[in-house]
Amino acid sequence: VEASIPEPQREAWKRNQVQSFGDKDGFEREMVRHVETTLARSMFNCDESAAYSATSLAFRDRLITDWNKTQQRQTFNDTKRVYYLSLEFLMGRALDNAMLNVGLKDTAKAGLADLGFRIEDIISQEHDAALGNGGLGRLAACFLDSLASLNYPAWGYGLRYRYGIFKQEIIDGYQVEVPDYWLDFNPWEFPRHDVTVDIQFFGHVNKVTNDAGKSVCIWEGGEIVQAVAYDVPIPGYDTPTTNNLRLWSSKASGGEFDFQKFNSGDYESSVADQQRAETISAVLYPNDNLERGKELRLKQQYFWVAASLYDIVRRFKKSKRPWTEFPDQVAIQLNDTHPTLAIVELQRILIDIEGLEWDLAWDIVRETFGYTNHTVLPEALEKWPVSLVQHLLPRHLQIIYDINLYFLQQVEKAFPDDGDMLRRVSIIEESQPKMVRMAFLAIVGSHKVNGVAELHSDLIKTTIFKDFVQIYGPDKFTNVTNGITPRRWLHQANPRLSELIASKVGGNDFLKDLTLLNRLEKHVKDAKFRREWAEIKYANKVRLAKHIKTTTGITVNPAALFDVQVKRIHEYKRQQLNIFGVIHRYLSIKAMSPPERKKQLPRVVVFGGKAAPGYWMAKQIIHLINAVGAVVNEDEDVGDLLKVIFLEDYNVSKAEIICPASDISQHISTAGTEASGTSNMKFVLNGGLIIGTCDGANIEITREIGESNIFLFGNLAEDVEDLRHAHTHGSHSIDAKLDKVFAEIEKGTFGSVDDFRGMIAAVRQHGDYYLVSDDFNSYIETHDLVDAAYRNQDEWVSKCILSVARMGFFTSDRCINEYAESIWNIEPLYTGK
Ligand code: CJB
Repeated sequence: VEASIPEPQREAWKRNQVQSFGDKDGFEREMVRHVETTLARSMFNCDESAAYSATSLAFRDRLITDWNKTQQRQTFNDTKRVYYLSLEFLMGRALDNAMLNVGLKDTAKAGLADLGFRIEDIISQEHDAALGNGGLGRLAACFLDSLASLNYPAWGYGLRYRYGIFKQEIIDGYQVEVPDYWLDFNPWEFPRHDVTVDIQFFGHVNKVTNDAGKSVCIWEGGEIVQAVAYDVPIPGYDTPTTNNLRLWSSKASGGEFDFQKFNSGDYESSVADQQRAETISAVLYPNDNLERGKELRLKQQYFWVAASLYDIVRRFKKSKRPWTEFPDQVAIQLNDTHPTLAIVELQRILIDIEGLEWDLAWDIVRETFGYTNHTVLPEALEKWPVSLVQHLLPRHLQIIYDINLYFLQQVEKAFPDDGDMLRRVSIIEESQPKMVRMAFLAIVGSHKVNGVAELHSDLIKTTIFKDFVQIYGPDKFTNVTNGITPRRWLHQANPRLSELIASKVGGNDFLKDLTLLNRLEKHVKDAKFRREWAEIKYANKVRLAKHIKTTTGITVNPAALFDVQVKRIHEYKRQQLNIFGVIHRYLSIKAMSPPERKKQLPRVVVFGGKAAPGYWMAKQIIHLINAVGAVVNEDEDVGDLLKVIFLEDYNVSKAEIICPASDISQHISTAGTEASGTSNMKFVLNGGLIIGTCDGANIEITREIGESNIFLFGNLAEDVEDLRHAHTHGSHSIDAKLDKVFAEIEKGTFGSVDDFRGMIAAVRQHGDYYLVSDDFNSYIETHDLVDAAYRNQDEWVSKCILSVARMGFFTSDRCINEYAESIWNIEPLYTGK
């Protein structure tokens, strides 16, 4: 049945078009309507949670009107779209962002006040959408904001996990994981029960001859799971463009039960089928920078990729264009190797279902895909056992073998006498068991490969993908340095600073063109401006201090230097270096005379971050931080001079409180290990300085803001390999100050030594892979420089202002424009007011 309304009846539709509210009265009307009808409550029965629900529903209605227009316009114009495939979208809260992006936050604030609510209380009712682990997922969320704000026709595709990243509780100093069931009430998604795709697993491949006498492969048998679409509107800032994030949820195909089994009395197996199907999208794997090779994870990947491609291909086919025009209409970006099967799936669709010749299909595939690499850590590079792929996706394995065969033939031609090259670059690793190297498949199947910061993009070309640069030439590899959205990370998280900046740079345009921040430079000499700046920082610190008090019970002094390290807990990010440094500081304070202590600058060291549940060492690090806090925070000799705080359950909404309140934040990964980092950008943009290694985007931040405005320390990436070699092959002596820290831990000062032996052994006995000892002295000395610099408040604030003024480069708008131009070849499409 044709779903489109015939021309003569459309007039009635147009007459009745939904009018979205634009002022306070309109908002209040919508809010009350939702309380009284959608929620079936009243003014006698409306708590903050109901007020949050109704406010969100009012804004959701508004977004969806814009969303409809945007989709219609994009379809009508038949423009090229980009599809961003990511297993993680770490969106955080939606309401505040929606109100700001559509420019109605003040309106809602006044309306809510009329109705008896404070807007902050309503905003804080929302549960974070935490469908991601860390940087990779948050980057995807920032990209969606920029794509919509810049009016690019773009969709995100992901999985609708029933459980997002676990909630972290700290009990007796240890991390405990609690499930995050976030879907109780989610006004931001639209179930599309009419948009479903059947996804096949297992089975076998039959070769048959078709009517045209051609031999074709048919994948049959196995099991079918249904993918159901849930759409999340993504509003752009100050534009009606509202893009779509489509998340797939898994369901047993053919309804709730297999009725045949059910009716024949096989209830248990019928229910088990249903549960197995729903398991696919049940939970986000909680690993950051680590792949564990679980079968269910591969199932998730194929399920999501196959549903998304079916959707994309269906949309393309409506245009009735020839297949050769597919890459003119469709760009697909692979966020890491997680969606690499999309390459194989598209090739399968084109040759097995659409009947294209291999070579033509393969040209289309490669022109369509781009691949972003986010890490060089070997433990994070995905490999799947051939036997597992064979079992789960038999036809795909055949195609992978064929892709590899043609690729290796091409390599052999170019490098005729280099047998080792063939072994090194083969998509199939000839190990026991044999493995499919997903990054190699992603490179071979894409037209561009990018890293996420300059150093990282150079490193991938000289290390893990070196051979591919030889094969394809250097132009296939490029860099797009990461960025963050200034809407959420400045305007929303730090409204007072945003307002002060706007008053100096000519209004809010800087939120759309962040380079306008450079207009701040000329105000740096204005003492009144510096004072206002410092007052805002202080107020943000007071807010964080309150949060610390309510969540931990510990009182901290907002006048102290706030020193923050919040990110996933990982040995390469070196929270252990930080806590060892804290112990060193503690010992120094203890060794001081009371008059010396009086001269010491008070510090509050804040940690936050989750450890993967199976990452034992990361959990030990959390435990040591808490154990040190328990001793230091109670020590009367120390008082305000040092407080050590571990903030439970670090997530996006907490980051919005923490980033604006930091004086100095730590980005101290072993050089060459952090691909980019993005929280470094958030902290600087909020007027905090950073201490960091020459790693990831720290290097480019330094170049932009100036060496005198950042505290760099530690060994360089180019020296890491030699140092590691020396540790294991020469004699390895530990830094003397660090040795004292270890001795203190071993004395039992922070509780049972047993818990911390592993961390010490990693440095002393196991080769100190992360160079904690090598960097310790320069780390301590640099912290002394931080103290000294902070004493001169006037100069410190000037450094902060200058840094913010020079951060324009790090907006995700700049990244998205670079991707659009150099990888996707897409143009913005403004949807009109
Ligand atoms: N990244 O968050 C993850 N997870 C991974 O599995 C691999 C990398 C991070 O991606 C961010 C966005 O590109 C980077 O800024 C960060 O350095 C990297 O660790």
